[in-house]
Amino acid sequence: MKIASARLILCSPDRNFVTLRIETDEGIYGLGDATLNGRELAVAAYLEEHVIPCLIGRDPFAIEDIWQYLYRGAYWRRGPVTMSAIAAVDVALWDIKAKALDTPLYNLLGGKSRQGMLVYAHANGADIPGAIESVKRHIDQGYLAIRVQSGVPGVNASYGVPKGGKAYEPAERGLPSESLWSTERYLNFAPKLFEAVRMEVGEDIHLLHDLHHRLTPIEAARLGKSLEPYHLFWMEDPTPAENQDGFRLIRQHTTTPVATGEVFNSFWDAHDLIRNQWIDYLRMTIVHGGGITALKKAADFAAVYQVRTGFHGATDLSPVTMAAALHLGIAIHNFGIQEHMPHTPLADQVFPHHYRYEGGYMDPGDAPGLGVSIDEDLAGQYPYQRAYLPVARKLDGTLTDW
Ligand code: EZ4
Ligand code: CO
Repeated sequence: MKIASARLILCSPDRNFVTLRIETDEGIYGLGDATLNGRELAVAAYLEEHVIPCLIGRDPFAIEDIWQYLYRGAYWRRGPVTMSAIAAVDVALWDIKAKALDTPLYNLLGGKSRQGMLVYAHANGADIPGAIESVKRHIDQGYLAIRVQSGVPGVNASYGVPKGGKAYEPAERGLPSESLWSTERYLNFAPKLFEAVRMEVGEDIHLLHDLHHRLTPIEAARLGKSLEPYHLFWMEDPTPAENQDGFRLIRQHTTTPVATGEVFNSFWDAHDLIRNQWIDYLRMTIVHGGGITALKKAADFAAVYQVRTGFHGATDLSPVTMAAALHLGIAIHNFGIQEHMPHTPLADQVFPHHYRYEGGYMDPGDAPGLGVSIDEDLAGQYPYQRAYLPVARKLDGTLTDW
């Protein structure tokens, strides 16, 4: 079998997606997600101009070799644009191989290690009563693990809380919006939020919380300590992770479990965090981390240190990435939890898929390959539109991490 052609499908069914479709000379095709929220066309150009010409004529089964060819062969390594492009190729090739062998992709990754995969939903509210109401709605839908975000008094537009009661969506068309941030107000508020939620929902539901890289290590340590009575499943992205050593300080002060890695694009971003056991969950995502080939290695390394996975699963990752995460997650032994932020009905229609949610768990389904296709006619009705993530400023106007 040979790769005969490859092309990109850009569409915006409620949000932007960049999808790579690789065709073989035997009629089997594979899909890969190449979406990098707010920088979509950079990855599209990288693939179109620099990667696709190198793929034609290659054996699609030689996944490891093609991965190394695109990684080492570029000379310029890593970075979100490069690694998202490599991931798109990698996932499409795994899809092709599993379809050619007529088996669900998880069988090529070791086979099923469990029947279902624990997922967590997103609950949010403008204030504590709103957040509690949202948590209860998700409990009614059967979720056993729920991320809780709330508006902070005295801070307009908090991370994870949508405007106008809609589902939270991390992208907005037009130029970036700006929101305000106050660490002081947040640190005083967050323990009250989780105290109130625990009082309402009891001890059994897993609660998660995303700090979205906004604290310094010592601030995150204070937060982790103050949340210990409410035994969170994890606190996510407590501090930016460029300096991996910062997590040592957090770890010295609190037993609240730590998750990080959704912005990582290489195993090396997580190397110190894992080998020093400064984190409990690795949040890297298949699309931004270099594909299934790269994430399988990162997950296996993490397993040695009892670090489990919690792959990123926001709506800016397309159903192709969700399927890839589910196939890998169901196969590896150290799966921890999967983020589940459902796509809109329109996005689900553009990407028909076999993965399912039921009663707090998901599974990838048993269709050959990834089990995801794309309705290109429907996709064509929703062309790409420029969109950005917001930016954040402190109360005095200083730009800070959103
Ligand atoms: O802000 O995916 O845990 N989930 C998150 C997401 C990220 C977006 C960025 O594109 O932090 O909501
Ligand atoms: Co996050």
